[in-house]
Amino acid sequence: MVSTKTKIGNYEFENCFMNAAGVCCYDREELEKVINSDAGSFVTKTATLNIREGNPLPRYYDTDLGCINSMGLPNLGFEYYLDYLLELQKTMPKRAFFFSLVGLSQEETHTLLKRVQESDFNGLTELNLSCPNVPGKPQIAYDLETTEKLLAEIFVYFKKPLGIKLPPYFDMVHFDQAAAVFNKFPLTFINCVNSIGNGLVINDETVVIKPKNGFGGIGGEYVKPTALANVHAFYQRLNSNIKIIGTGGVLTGRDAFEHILCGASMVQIGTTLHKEGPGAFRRITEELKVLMREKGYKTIEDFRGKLKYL
Ligand code: RRO
Repeated sequence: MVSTKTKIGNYEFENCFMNAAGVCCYDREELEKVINSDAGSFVTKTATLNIREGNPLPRYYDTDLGCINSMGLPNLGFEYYLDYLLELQKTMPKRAFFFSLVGLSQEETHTLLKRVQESDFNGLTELNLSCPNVPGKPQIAYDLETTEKLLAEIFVYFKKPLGIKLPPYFDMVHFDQAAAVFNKFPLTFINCVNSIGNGLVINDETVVIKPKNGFGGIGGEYVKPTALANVHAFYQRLNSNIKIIGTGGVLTGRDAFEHILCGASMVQIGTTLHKEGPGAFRRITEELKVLMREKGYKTIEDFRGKLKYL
């Protein structure tokens, strides 16, 4: 018997796969599809305090090797997702879900997290420090001074399990500096990586999405080596009680296997879920199990983080 069960903090999940924030998680209808699939959990679309329409269309475009998006944080507002999560706690008390959120200002982020703290929500919160697509708003986690100050303020009042969604880093010194900051805090997890920010896809002579003259976050096959590097760089550097969610370039069970080898405890699927629908969870889970059987691994802990070097 091969199992893809996993743990993050004190939470157990029947399967290590779930959606990546932004895909199949905008409203109850989409989230129910993830609940009713083989996924082990879901994460909501990143919520802001108020409902947002997001950027003008077209704002998402599939390519052969992945996708580009500049959605601009469209969401139904904090209360919508919190209400649904609280309802699920009653109807599915054994399952745990992730609530993604971020404010449009630091003040708004504190407002949201204080409300989560005061609420009955008993799942995991994922603070999105890496949205690349809101004009005029930088990806917060590229500014480590701001990130450290924000986390220091948050952990004064926030006592529930909290993780952060990170942008990809591209320099060894940045891995060192970022890990040194994250290790100062009682984070339950980090999630590597968000889309590679501000790429450009061109069709004939024209960009393929409207916002920001075509600039947008890149996902899919393009990003797997970057995602694996981020998962492993942080696995090597973080306190072992900070778990890692691996996101980026997961098309097959083999891709998920590589994320887990690099240290991921849970694996999120974005672009592939958007292209293939929730049936992707069963296919990729089965592919991972076949690979585990071939290699004689019974649980993901048998090989998690055990990447070999030359
Ligand atoms: O909504 C978006 O444009 C978006 C977000 Br919040 C994010 O975190 N990552 C992304 O690729 N798009």
